[in-house]
Amino acid sequence: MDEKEPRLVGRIKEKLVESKQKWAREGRLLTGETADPAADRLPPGQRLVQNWPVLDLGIKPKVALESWRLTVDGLVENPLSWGWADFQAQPQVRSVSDIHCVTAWSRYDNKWEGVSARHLLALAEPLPEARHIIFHAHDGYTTNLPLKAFDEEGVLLAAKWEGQPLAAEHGGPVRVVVPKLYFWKSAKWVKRIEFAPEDRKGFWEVRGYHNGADPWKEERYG
Ligand SMILES: Nc1nc2c(c(=O)[nH]1)N[C@H]1C(S)=C(S)[C@@H](COP(=O)(O)O)O[C@H]1N2
Ligand SMILES: [Mo]
Repeated sequence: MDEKEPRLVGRIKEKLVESKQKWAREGRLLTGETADPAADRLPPGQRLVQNWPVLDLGIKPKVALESWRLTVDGLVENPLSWGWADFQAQPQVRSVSDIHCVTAWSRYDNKWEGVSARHLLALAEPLPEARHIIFHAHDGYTTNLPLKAFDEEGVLLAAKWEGQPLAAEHGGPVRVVVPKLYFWKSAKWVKRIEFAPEDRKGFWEVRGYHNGADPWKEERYG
């Protein structure tokens, strides 16, 4: 949890979190298979859905555009602090990718629009000691990535989905999208991107989810 927002802790759906932790301990949904993303589109153990499920911890923060701010800090040459107008002034890219959630649903062909991770990296200029990223969100959620997993094609800070502003329940105004990993790595309502020298596990990672989260290797728990 983000220690700066202790008031959020008591609002989390503890039962939901408990049941997910139990799944992780029991290895629920694991098939033991691996797959080749070049040959198969659906990773092992996943099923395709047409709708878009909403998953959260029981907290759906409402973030007004006027007060929206994104901070990029830690081991970077140029820390960033963007208001909404600053975000809009960055080059906006489009990217189409598939979602794979650890709870076994996948959704194909999501059309995202926003600021690419590579653009952000070019502006912030991570220092050579920066190896890991921690995303912090408005609901107190955190998740972590190796820097090289952020520096990938298709990774973006998405503000639009299917041409429309990203709905609040899906993480609007802005969420992270990391298409190659299970969707819990894609922080909704992102407010801070921290560059760190060492790895620091996030909300689900400390509760039994795999640190790597590669759906093709079925890295659900670990
Ligand atoms: N801030 C925040 N981001 C989050 C979560 C969350 O609870 N809070 N849940 C994660 C999980 S487990 C999943 S599967 C996806 C769900 O995104 P969706 O509700 O848009 O489908 O968001 C991820 N990002
Ligand atoms: Mo998830």
